Amino acid sequence: MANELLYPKHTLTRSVVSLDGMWKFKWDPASIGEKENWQSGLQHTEWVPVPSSFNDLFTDKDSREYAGDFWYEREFFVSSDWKDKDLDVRFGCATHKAVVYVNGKQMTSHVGGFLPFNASINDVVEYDAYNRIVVKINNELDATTLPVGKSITLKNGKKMVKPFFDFFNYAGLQRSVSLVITPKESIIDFTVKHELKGEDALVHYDVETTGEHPVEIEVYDESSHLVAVQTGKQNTIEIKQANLWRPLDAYLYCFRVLIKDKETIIDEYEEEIGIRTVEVKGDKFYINEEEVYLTGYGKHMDFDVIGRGMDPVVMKRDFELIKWSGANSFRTAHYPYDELFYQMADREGIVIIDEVAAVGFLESTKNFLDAAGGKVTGFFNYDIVHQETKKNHKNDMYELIQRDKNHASVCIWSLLNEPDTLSERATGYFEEIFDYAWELDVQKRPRTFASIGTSIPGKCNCYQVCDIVSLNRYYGWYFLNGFELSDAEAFFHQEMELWQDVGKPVIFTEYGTDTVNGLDKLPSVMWSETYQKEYYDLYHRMFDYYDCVVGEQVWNFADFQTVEGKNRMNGNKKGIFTRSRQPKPIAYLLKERWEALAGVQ
Ligand code: GCB
Repeated sequence: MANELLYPKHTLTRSVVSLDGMWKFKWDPASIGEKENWQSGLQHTEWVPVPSSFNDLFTDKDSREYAGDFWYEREFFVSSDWKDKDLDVRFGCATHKAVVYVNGKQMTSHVGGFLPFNASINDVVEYDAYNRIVVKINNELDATTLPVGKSITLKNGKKMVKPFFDFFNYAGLQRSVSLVITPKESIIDFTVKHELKGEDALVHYDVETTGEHPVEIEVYDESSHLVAVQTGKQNTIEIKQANLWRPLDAYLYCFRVLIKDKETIIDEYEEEIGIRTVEVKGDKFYINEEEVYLTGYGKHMDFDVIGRGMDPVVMKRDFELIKWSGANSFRTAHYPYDELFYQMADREGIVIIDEVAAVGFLESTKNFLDAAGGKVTGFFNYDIVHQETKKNHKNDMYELIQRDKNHASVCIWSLLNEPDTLSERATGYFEEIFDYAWELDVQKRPRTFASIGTSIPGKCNCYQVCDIVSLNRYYGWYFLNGFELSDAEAFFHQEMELWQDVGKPVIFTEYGTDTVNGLDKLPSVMWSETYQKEYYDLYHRMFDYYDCVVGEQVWNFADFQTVEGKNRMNGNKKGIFTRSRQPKPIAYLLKERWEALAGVQ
């Protein structure tokens, strides 16, 4: 079953055993682990929770800032009831590179820190016994990793990571790990594509299995009534008077996929599917042939102590705040999130701009400042970027689209964040990446990249490949700020006139001011809540003025952790909510605006 990316589910034919909990943990700063046979078992270990980032668990700085190899281990019981089954250990993610050993033997390795992968363990497993899983992970960054950064060695011999991005390089087993037990003949992939036909819908599907027995699909509505049945590995299901999935008005059908041998069920898998189409026409964005205006946030998976570890409690609170504020969307800046986010967004009718971890392609440890200063880095002038980096980038895109393709909530792919678009060699790279996304996605969702302030028509060599133009803009914050805010507005207009002529839809994927919660100043100064309001008022005037603007996503949903530095006061403070998820005053203004835009009385 290697490479199967279906979300692990317990069904009639499948079982899932959680391997979350406390794991043994050990640092390996000199990378001696393999030589000393750590793959067969770790000695003198810590005990850490999975899922979580390791960084904020400890009280010393060496642990938080650790860069290099580190190891996890736990045991799990395998029953002989599963002898005729396929057994896989599935990792929600391992940040950033991992090698997996079971009972001392290498089972798989994976590069890329935010997407799931499986280790097939059939060949080494011992039944009715405890088995040992050991994972070696590395969190270093270079020009070929996604995200991009570099690793340096300090004079005291300790390694340190320098991210070329503005979020803390949290690492570890940050998402759930599970033992997945499936039948030998099983469903390994399921893909849907929707077409609207008046009041009815056609769902074209494709099921991949490991055997030859026939496939059947049953579709149930939200009241559990069977509304359609179809057979065949590839076919079309007609759903009469379909309830469509709409932003803030979700409807999900349950698709039950079966492999059958006459009346015997060989394998069963279920997925909740929202029926909707997505399209760009001219400078507008449509869902189900209705024009849509996106409101919401650029987000992070980030919380106190757990770092980037998946926590359903924090996720739930985030969705409640998103709904409270009247927003209908968010971007998974700057990496794919845990799969539960997408399942939740499907249920809540929240549109997702799903982003690949292609961030840091500006080769700078402070790209947020360089963006304003117009720094041209020539990241795409390095040959290695067109080889190794591109290979990793395409691999991440493959895994992302494979994982998220059926989610109704996923309406746009974001293929990079703030890359250098000024060097000529960027164009070919972008074309290849954008073509690849088109090829991978049967639903042909619009593609975009979140562009930095210097990427404007006339200078940017890459926006042409986008279906939607996404702008990260900081007029009034990183430059022309404070008392110069009126000049910011004038320059902003100049740029927007150019985009208006391009004829593509424009979404603002970032804009915001660092704001200290509770700092109210009259008249305003930067970092105060008063200044934040003046800044947002300016941006709202802009959005309302230009017809091509089809969405606004503030930066950021909540304050979040970054590397320490003179430009960051215990992290990035551009949150509309604090890191502990309480509203700053600006949240009420956005709520009023977004509810009005959504037509809420
Ligand atoms: C950006 C980046 C984002 C930063 C943000 C900022 O342009 O895309 O990762 O956090 O600016 O606040 O500087």
